[in-house]
Amino acid sequence: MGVHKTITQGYKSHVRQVQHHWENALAAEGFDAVLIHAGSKVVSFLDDYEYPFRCNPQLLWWLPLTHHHDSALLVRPGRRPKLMYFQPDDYWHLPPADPESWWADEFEVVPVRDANAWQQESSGAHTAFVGDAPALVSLVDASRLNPPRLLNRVHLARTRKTEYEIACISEAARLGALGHTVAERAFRQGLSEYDIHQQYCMSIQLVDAELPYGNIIALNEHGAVLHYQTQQQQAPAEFHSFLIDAGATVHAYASDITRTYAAGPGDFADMIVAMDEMQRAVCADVVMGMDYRKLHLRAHLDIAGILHEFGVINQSPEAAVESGLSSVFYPHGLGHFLGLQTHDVAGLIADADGTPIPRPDGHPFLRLTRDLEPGNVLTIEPGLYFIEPLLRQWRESGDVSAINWDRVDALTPNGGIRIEDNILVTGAAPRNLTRDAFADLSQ
Ligand SMILES: [Mn+2]
Repeated sequence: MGVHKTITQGYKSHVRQVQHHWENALAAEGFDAVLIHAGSKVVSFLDDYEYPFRCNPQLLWWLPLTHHHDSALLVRPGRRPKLMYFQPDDYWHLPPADPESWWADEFEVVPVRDANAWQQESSGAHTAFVGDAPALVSLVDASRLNPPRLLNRVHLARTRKTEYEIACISEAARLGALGHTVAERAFRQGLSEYDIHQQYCMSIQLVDAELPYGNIIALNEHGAVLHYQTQQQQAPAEFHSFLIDAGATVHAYASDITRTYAAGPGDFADMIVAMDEMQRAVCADVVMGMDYRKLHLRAHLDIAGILHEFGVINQSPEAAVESGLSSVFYPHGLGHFLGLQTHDVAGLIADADGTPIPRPDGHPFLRLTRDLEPGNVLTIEPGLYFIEPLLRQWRESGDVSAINWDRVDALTPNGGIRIEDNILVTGAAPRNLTRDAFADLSQ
């Protein structure tokens, strides 16, 4: 069965489940209906240049309309959702194609030529509005615009993925793994960051704006910049390492994958192997009922153990976590929910009120604190880096003797290591969508 069929056959059931979640949320919050607006194009100041359009993820939960600005969906309990499908007469831009039956059959589709057509739908019933389009923000009463409790309910529902969503993320993982394989080959051939990036995009046939986030294509010490955002067109004189954090999208669902490679054998290559082993062990514990915070803290202990084993630090792993030394080398969270948004919603809240589930003390960047449930899709991405500003701060105000500075100096040209997989929580063993995708490619 083709990929397209695998994805589309679950769509009808997906829409039914989304409708069910919205009906519950509307009833609980006392609304009769919700109008979800795709968003409008944004033009840069004093210019006519448009920023790349990113559709409202609340609309994307219903519909694969990634490029469709100014469309809007009216959802009413017990009724087929009504899509005002914006299809302008436009000869400057290519208007959206006609609706495709695999998704359109689940909706009452009304093609509209006027971007403001949705405004006629808002009178009468007690309707909530969801989106950030300027027209929406200026016309709608604040109490009915993006009501926080309504959104929290929807966000919590979005943490448990449907079969359709899992199929989309799995296919995004397959595309990502393909791009990563091509990128590794380009690194081995000695190409620049820019050229590696181009090969990645070409291999999966996506342009930059279709990627879930800006590719991180980092050679050598650039791997220590967590969200390294440039791509040098000149290849470096010497190749030590390559860190690539790059994903793909399928119907707006993201994959988010990181791999790190050493140019040749040595301590850094051995550290990658050690990090890979510990990352796999953490992935195996992504099970129903697990408190994600425990996994994060365990990763700190494991990484401190690797730092100790390789002679980078002198403190025991327990002492290094306690003193904050492990955070000098691993200053981010273990991972996050993944879905329509790379950092997907509701990772830190307990209920419709948005009651926060606190992060552990000293770990301000953790994006997921919930107990895991079947249907959650999340990342596991431990890291170990040689970050100059954090090392300098420790040298100035920490226990200087806790770090073997010669070892740090020797390893710093490699930047850092991050290994990131996308995991589906099930009722039984976790499914590693990323490792499965790499394994399928090598068959
Ligand atoms: Mn990530």
